[in-house]
Amino acid sequence: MVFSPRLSAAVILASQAAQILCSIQYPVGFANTGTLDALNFTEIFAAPEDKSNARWERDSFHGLTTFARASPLRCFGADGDSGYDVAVIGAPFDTATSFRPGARFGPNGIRQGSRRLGVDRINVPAKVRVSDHLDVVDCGDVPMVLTDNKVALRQLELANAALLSRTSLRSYSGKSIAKDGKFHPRVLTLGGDHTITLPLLRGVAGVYGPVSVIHFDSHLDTWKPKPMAGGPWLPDEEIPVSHGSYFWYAWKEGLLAPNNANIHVGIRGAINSWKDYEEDHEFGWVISHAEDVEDVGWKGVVKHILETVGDNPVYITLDIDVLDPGVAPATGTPEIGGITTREIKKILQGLSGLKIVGADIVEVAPGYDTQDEITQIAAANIGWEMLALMAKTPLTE
Ligand SMILES: [Mn+2]
Repeated sequence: MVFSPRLSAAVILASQAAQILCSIQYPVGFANTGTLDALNFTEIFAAPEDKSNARWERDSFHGLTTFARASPLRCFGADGDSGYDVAVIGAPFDTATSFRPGARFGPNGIRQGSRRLGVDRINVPAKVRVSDHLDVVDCGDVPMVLTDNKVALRQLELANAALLSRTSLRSYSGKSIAKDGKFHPRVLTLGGDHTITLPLLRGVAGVYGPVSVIHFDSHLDTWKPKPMAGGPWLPDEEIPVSHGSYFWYAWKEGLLAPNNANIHVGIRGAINSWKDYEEDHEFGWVISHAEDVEDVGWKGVVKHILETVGDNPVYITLDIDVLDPGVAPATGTPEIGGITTREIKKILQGLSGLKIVGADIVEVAPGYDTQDEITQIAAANIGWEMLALMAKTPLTE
């Protein structure tokens, strides 16, 4: 470094300024008053109506980042006895993807994208404030091992089942649609690659029986395990579930509502054979293509969905690649010609009245996002719409 006279003069000036600043007595200075022990920090930092940590997360740009500023809860630990109506969990898993990985960072990416949302803020077009109807907590992420997919998916299955087995904080007049007649919490899961939907569906089917699935995606995901094997496989070796075959397992296990009461929305991915479409129908589905939004409009798409699922309990799973990569580039298998954020909001809001027993948002891979986090913001807003649907309709018969 060249130490010029001008620079050394500047350094002297700066150090003089620092000395002056140090000698200034700042107006408050609790630490110097000797009264630190006497201060009631609960009164200073917590809102009068809420002695929890609400004040710490009141503004969108600071605090512990939970989904839409839901209260953080150690659902499997110290807070295991606390009640809630919706548990948000993260499923940081991406080792069953066929193309670009990275969705293990999805849960925290979606939380980051949700910082300007709030479970206690009003969703204007949906005309609902979630917290008026539901106590939503963020349980953090389920630990999923990185070395064995089978074990990881079983971990998620157990955690989800544990949350669903609880009784929800609120109960309702009328009969619950759950098989045991009780009211259970609902789970909103932040993925993770799409494979996570299989253990999650096992959970809701256990509580409610087979469910109608509304599947937003550009891909069918009903492929038999073999075509998804990813190359030659050893003789007699089991082909594990992947993010393209989990719905085949769900159908085989009887988790899906019968009579083709399940619908894919936004489909546009290339296929290897028309047989894929025939088998998809055989496995319990009907299809709404991405271009339907152009051809029949969001109202036509909503009508198709409502006609398909009827009065069944509904599980919503949304692969972020249902959106156009122009508005949501951060995903593993992007497909052009997708749905816009405005359209997905209209479609979701059109589902008001359905009994949503659970939901997930998957395949958000923040590593491919733009610097302004557009995919994460889109995913978070979709999760917020899902909560609004849950808030509007209790799970009563
Ligand atoms: Mn997909």
